[in-house]
Amino acid sequence: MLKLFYAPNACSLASHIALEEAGAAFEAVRVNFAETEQRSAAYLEVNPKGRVPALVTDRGVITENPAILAYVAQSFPEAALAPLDDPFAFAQAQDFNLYIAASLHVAYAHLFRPARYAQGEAAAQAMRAHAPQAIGDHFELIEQRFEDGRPWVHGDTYTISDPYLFVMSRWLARDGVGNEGRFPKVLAHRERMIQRPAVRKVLAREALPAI
Ligand SMILES: N[C@@H](CCC(=O)N[C@@H](CS)C(=O)NCC(=O)O)C(=O)O
Repeated sequence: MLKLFYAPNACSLASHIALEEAGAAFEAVRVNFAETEQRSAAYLEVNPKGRVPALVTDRGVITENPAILAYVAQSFPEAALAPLDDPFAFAQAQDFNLYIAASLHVAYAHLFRPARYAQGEAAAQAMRAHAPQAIGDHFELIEQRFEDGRPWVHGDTYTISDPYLFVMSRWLARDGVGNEGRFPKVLAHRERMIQRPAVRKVLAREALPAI
């Protein structure tokens, strides 16, 4: 059976929701960040990067949200979580997911985990000070996608990009990020997400509030 290693409200929430939406049989295993379990010897055997998510499959471990999301969509085609028969549309989904992983998530990490990037309090303060601007610039672009009235990231159809955006838009409410009210269409997407039964189920499993 698939096994997903996650931490509550971490970026692993995207992969967690995708597995639930796919109707996959999987075990969800919590990694306790408060006890730095992500750097324990046992967890480093699963994922030497010391990060979540990690998905254990019968062929080995997959890490990185965009890779896990694509794997889930391809492994459970009946759930129609990605346009699998359309190379261009699939690339667009990857485009969005990789943008989140490589740019928006990293902008958040400058705020939440500055020590990853530079040593010392002055460097940390400088990163924290600039992060809200960088996060906001990314969300400006995402907000524009929804100007045509689409309900989901790629249009009328829900895909693996939607839970990934949901994680990022939940983090808008975290301390130090700034004015989430600047992005009403992104917040409307977040509201649509919490109406979905799979999302509610995963939030309950991770013991998280709706927002
Ligand atoms: N590029 C990776 C990022 C994974 C990542 O940074 N995960 C964070 C949680 S959001 C983590 O495990 N942090 C633990 C730590 O930094 O010690 C992905 O998209 O999966």
